[in-house]
Amino acid sequence: MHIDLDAFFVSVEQVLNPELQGKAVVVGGRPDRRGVVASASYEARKFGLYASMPLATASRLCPQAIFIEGSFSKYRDASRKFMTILADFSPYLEPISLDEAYLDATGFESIYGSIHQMALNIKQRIKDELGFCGSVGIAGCKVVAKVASELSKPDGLLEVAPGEERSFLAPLSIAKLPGVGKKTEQILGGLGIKTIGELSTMPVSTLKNHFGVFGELLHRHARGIDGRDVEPPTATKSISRETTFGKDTLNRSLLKATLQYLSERVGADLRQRGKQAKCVTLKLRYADFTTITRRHTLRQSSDTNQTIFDTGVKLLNQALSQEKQPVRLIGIGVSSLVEPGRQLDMLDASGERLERLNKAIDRIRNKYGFTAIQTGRTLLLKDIFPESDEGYTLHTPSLSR
Ligand code: TTP
Ligand code: MG
Repeated sequence: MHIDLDAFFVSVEQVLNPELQGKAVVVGGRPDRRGVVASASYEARKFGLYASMPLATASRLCPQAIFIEGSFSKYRDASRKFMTILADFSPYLEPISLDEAYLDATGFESIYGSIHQMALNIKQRIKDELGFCGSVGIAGCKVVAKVASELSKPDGLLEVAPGEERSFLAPLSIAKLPGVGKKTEQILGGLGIKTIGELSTMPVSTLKNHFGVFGELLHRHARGIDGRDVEPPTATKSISRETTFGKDTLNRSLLKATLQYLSERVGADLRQRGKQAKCVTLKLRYADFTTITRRHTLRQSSDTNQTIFDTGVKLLNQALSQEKQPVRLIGIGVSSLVEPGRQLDMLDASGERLERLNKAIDRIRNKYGFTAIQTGRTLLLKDIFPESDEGYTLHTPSLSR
């Protein structure tokens, strides 16, 4: 099953303020501000509004729409309730985003009569406890279930019978296939491919030529084949990020800027998981491929970007004073993860300020993307890796379980 809430941010606002129900509502901000639509009610979508459309355009297309700033904490709370409902139905639950999850329902017919009935029960509980609708797709694999839930919206339920996966997908536009963005759509369009059915008959070698490994994935998914399991999150033991430079470097500013960026990524992951770390580890690979790690145990567990970065810089300075070779790769990681407890340092005002600062940065980034707000130091990276969407070509995420 793939379950996705309908017009999630808007629905939460409509439950809190019933006057908004049945109206064209947009969450994202006021139309006189720069910014984009985050979520549009289905009434607003009739006017052509969709997520990521500039607010000014949205207000031109639908002047009567009600524009709301929105607040992330409300959506996070609703998301928690949503996931708790789903977890009551099956422990094989994989949350994908705030309002979206896969649930492996294999074998649950015996409990609910049918998977269809199980989905109806889930939808009913979402309605009773959250006050709005979710849509459900049921299929033998993830990609088909996701396309089905999307197609069934709003308040939908769509089941694709075993063996029907490929014929179900065939007439749909390639844009409906998860992972196919504007760019892929354009390239496929250039090859004369408009539907998923047409894509499924392309030779895999052609797709590989154009898209590499992603081409093979497209080929399988277009045929309704997807071997991915539903993977419930497991306890994370460590979190790290690293990057290889295009050219080996000894430039301290570049090394520090990169370390800052990677530390912010690691910190965000750590806070997202609600954990603090006791250990910070720096990894360096030199031009001759010698790889070293240097570890520091913190006096007090922490989850702030600043602690991770400051510790990383100390370790970096020590390492650079011992080894004069240019650096090929730099990485930073945290381990010995603990639940945040009430700690003495927390009574210290500067510690508390840092915590608030990190939370505020997370809120902005969760809403507008990671590069919406940057530390001065990492601005340097923009000039060095200008072409990538995230601002930089960096980060290979790695979570050790
Ligand atoms: P979606 O599930 O993609 O969108 P939705 O729930 O608003 O509408 P529907 O599923 O019925 O098509 O995303 C869930 C929430 O994530 C959405 O309510 C707001 C947020 N979001 C953004 O902030 N920016 C975006 O570009 C998108 C797509 C979503
Ligand atoms: Mg949704």
